[in-house]
Amino acid sequence: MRLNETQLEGYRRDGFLRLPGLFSAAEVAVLRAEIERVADIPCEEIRREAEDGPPKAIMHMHAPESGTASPVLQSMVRLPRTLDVAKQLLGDDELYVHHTKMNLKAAVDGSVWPWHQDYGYWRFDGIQAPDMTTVMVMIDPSTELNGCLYLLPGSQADGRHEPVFDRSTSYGIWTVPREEMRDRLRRHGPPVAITGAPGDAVVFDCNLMHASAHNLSAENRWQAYLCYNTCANQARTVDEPRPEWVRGTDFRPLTTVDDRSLLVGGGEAA
Ligand SMILES: O=C(O)CCC(=O)C(=O)O
Repeated sequence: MRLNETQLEGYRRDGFLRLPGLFSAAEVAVLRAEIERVADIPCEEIRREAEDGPPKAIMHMHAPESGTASPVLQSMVRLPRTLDVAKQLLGDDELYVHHTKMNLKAAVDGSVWPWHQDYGYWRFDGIQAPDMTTVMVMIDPSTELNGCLYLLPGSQADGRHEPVFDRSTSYGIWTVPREEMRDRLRRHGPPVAITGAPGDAVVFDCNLMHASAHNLSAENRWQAYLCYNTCANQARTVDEPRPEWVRGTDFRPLTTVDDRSLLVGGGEAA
């Protein structure tokens, strides 16, 4: 899949690009079944809202050695629709996956993601340049009530800020200092609500400010995130690195698979 000049321009200006209907209903059903299959596996790659709470994020499904390993996710990160789009946006043919996550914002329980910028803390993983992008795919309908993603258009142009660690959530997250965030909201606002239907996608720059609210609805809001980095920009050695499931170190360039792979069960060689 090739993006046209208007789409590329939009991504450069806004820091994100919507890709409606990127995945079919049949493919979303396959992804949902995979998430349901791994969600009960006891392993460290599954992060919870609280110790006994529902899963918040299922990490690393694309990696064959993971406790959450899924042939379908191995394919999803290698499709022309995901990998080739990321290659085009990053202007590089050699990409690897920094991490993948299925963010399962559970009905009523699923909690807030405060304003942050992914490269704010990915820099701490030893990644030297913001040459990274994320493809997000909706598995459920995403609404303002169920905690859709909000993006702040143009905020990527300000570059990286130095994040602060926010312990106000059950899980802890590197966020934007409050006063700085107010300033950015005034300058770049208003934020855009990324609502949509299952299969809709958005691709966004790693310096783009984003956040999402609590799920106040009766329905789950599941979304898949595929985070790509260029191999040339691979994470350097750091003291006390985060685990492999969040700071991928398989720096081999990804090769594309057939665009229909998800429907035949996936797998790297599909
Ligand atoms: O899934 C969400 O609502 C937000 C996730 C997010 O911001 C992140 O994983 O960095």
